[in-house]
Amino acid sequence: MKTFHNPHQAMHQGQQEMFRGRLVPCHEVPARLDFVLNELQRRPLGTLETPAITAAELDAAIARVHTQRYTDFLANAWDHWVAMDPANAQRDVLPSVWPLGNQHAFRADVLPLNFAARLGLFAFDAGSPLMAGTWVAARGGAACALAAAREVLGGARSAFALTRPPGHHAGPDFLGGYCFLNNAAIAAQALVDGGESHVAVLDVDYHHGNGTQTIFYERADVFTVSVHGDPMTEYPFFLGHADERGAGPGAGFNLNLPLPRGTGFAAWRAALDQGLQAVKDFGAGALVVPMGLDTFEGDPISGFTLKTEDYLDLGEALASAGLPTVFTFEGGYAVDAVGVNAVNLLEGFQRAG
Ligand code: Q9C
Ligand code: ZN
Repeated sequence: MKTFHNPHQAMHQGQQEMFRGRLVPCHEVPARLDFVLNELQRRPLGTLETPAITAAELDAAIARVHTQRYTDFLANAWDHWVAMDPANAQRDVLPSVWPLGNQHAFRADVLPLNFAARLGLFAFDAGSPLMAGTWVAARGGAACALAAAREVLGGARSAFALTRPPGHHAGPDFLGGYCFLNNAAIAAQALVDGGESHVAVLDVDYHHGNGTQTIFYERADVFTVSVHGDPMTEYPFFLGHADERGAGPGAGFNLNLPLPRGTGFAAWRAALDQGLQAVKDFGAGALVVPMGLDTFEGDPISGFTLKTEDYLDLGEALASAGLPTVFTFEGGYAVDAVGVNAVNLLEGFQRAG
């Protein structure tokens, strides 16, 4: 399979995230991607390319899943931040005030002029710093997702969008969970726009893919499935329960498979099989896999106990769907293991073909 990697990824390099009442060094670091690239050099799966996508094509693909108000905000956030105070140029952007949801009577329809207020409108946590290069890096990642979708539309069995920042927590008009643009959603939408009437997203990251779920929640053409840590105790907490099944025309087209913290591979695999069966029953013609490696036993912020060799098996299981598949790179914070685990998954998939 071809890998499309993001040459701008390191332009997004956060210093600190809010964690348990203090600022700690970011877990989501550029080296994560370098470890995957290194492992791909050691064990090639196919050619390594940078995406060839025009700015106009990219803008159009992003606009299919994100609102204009949100992307305008992202595109201008850094300049706005520095314009408030030149000293801000030395600091990352992090939110500190939120309107919560509409049920709390705060308004989301009026765009505040105050930058901190505006940021709070679009960000759902204080763990996702934004800096000068974030927009360019996130766009470069979206281009990888689009290129991977096109590769599959062109007849390839699979393609890998190797990029950061990750994407599956980003919604139509919000960032969070280290995510800004939803690469998996952009790929899924591009597959629909390319003629696939039934596209499935099977999210295997440790964390619920809340952004992707929200983007497609009322749609019947994209079936979203997520296997993840139970939101009763695990991030992102406020979405990802089993009773969220989709709404309106999308009723029945979302499936959440939450598992308790501490779950090991056998139980995890059983949940994956349930997700795979649902993808099959849906009649998907193409699959998108937001590929998080934070299910690994050594992950510093997660709670499952998958082992390095389990990822070969996991890739093989995903191949059993028999679908053209786009992989996007999501979480995985045991940095020195993330390359081997990612390539194991992809190699397992490729071998099973
Ligand atoms: N202050 C992904 O794996 N942890 N994102 C809590 C909030 C956030 C994980 C930080 C974990 C986000 C793509
Ligand atoms: Zn994750």
